[in-house]
Amino acid sequence: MAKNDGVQKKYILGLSKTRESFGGKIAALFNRKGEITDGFYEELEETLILADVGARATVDILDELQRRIRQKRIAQAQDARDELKEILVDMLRDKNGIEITFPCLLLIVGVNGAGKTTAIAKLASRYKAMGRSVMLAAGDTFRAAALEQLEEWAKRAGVPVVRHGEGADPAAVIFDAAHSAKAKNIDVLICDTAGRLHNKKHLMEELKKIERVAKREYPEACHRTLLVTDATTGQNAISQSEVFKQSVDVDGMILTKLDGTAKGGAAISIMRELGLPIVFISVGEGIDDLQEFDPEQFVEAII
Ligand SMILES: Nc1nc2c(ncn2[C@@H]2O[C@H](COP(=O)(O)OP(=O)(O)O)[C@@H](O)[C@H]2O)c(=O)[nH]1
Ligand SMILES: [Mg+2]
Repeated sequence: MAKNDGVQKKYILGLSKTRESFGGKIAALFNRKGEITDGFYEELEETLILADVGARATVDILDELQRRIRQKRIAQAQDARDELKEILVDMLRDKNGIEITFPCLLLIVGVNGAGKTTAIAKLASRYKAMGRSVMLAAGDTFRAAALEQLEEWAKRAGVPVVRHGEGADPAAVIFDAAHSAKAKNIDVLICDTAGRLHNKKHLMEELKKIERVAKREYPEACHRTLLVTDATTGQNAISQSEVFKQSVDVDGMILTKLDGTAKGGAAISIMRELGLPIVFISVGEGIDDLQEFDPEQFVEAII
């Protein structure tokens, strides 16, 4: 089934917590012999809710499954399992995929601790491995540690980084980085940003300014803004992400820390509530733990 065994292995390994919990329950439920009863649907509902699929998505999944079971005259639970998989894939595919052309400027936003800087390092290494030239911009100028962290990753990935000092105007960093990337014919410029939600108004203005400067100074580039969302924080991730959606034009999401949760179903609720496609998922702290999001491989790995 897997399109790429290495990638599928990463998915399976990274999503093992969800697979053990959610996948285990699904397996037990669908392996049951006999007619499909009301109890079956009730247990399925509970399993979906517990995996953080979300109340609304759960209702839709159950409705669609019941419809298919009736229509195809499926009598045994085990024959309905592939239908469930298809429904989940369809749901995740919905708005999946954004196009990234080169040169591009990726603006990475999201709340502190969500995994922005690590995701940037992983993206840098990924694009480098694809033969693309990469540059990083240290737009989180709030703490010296943030700058150092990005520089450390840049060194490891072997890519240049544009930085100013601690406390510098992040928009000025992006300005310089955009000009440098242009002059050096860089394929992918990835911009880090700060995500201090406790100063929401300031943060929103800062992000708006960065976005404005990036587009103005580098109109030739393909501009994409990716929101980094921590899958382990459930509903919180959704409300925090709304703040970013209100500040900048977000094109898609990088869903992180899926390895750290048994509630990988959050991918469905987060995507649905925010109305944004998942472009990449992160399933660990290693440099190669960022994967392009593939709904089929995802569902295959969690069930
Ligand atoms: N387990 C796990 N940890 C992650 C993942 N992504 C990021 N982290 C960790 O989350 C913490 C915060 O990440 P960081 O990139 O600094 O977040 P930022 O504040 O948004 O830049 C770090 O300890 C990372 O190693 C992931 O996919 N899985
Ligand atoms: Mg950071």
